[in-house]
Amino acid sequence: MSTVCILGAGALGSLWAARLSNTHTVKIIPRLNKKSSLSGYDFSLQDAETTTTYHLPYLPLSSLPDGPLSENTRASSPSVILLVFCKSFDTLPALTAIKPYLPHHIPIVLFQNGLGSQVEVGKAFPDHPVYAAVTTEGANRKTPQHIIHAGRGSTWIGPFNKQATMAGAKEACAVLADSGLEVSAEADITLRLWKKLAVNCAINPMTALLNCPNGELPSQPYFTARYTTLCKELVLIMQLTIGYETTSDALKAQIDEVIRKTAQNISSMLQDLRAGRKTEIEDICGYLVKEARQQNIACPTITQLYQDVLALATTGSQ
Ligand code: KPL
Repeated sequence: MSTVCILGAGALGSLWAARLSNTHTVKIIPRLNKKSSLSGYDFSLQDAETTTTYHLPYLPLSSLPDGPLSENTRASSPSVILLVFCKSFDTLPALTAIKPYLPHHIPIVLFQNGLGSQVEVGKAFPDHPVYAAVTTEGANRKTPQHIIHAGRGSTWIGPFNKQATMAGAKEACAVLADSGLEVSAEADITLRLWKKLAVNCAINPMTALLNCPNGELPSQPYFTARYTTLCKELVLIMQLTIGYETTSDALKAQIDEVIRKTAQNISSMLQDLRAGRKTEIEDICGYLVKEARQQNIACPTITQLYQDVLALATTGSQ
């Protein structure tokens, strides 16, 4: 049995916390700015068959030096793992806040959308084994205490910095597979992150701007008019940045499949906008614009999407 610490108990974090709590000790790390007098996090998880309620204990920051993240409990607690589900822009600040309490041997597994936050954490935590995860599990929050497991998917975990290894990725997968969700170790997690980034770049800002579910994109003239150029820009950036060779038709086929499979979904970016929350546009289009600039290439379609979503977020008109 392992101790699984969860940082960022949003919809996805709650899903994993619930599913892992049947076999492991799961503890929720409260955010520094969200001090709670409660002993734990109460919520229910609804999937296709059942709704189950959970009470998972908080790991209070004040007790962290003596808690399961502490070096001195290493012998009695050989297997501690930290899963991070914060939004991309919150990830580095949240991890930095607990860094003094985080012994170097504890693996950090990052579940963020986009790219950028993983790179920042990899640099800021060079002594920790840092892993990145890509997941297609669908979860959303109906109310603050009610999580819906909206669609089953797959999850890949791979080493993201020098301290992380494939053996470590397999160990993490063995723990996470006890959730009953599909998990596999991935040697080239960077490529998987890039492929997901490309999908998110095509779907998330478009649905945010058009205020529509994913499945409506193919019937929206604004989307169809930009789809081919957008894919061509993505293909070129991936080729120059990570040497990945693909065609815009192949990329389109992958994106079309995700649109079909998630047709009823409201993308995470549109959900954020509707709820008045900050979006992950910086780690999706913003990251791609920066990479394109470094490669001295233009990406006008991605740049326009980036600017338009930023403007939307400022005016709050969705
Ligand atoms: O990952 C997603 C998101 O909304 O962030 C997709 C795949 C677009 C599903 O909605």
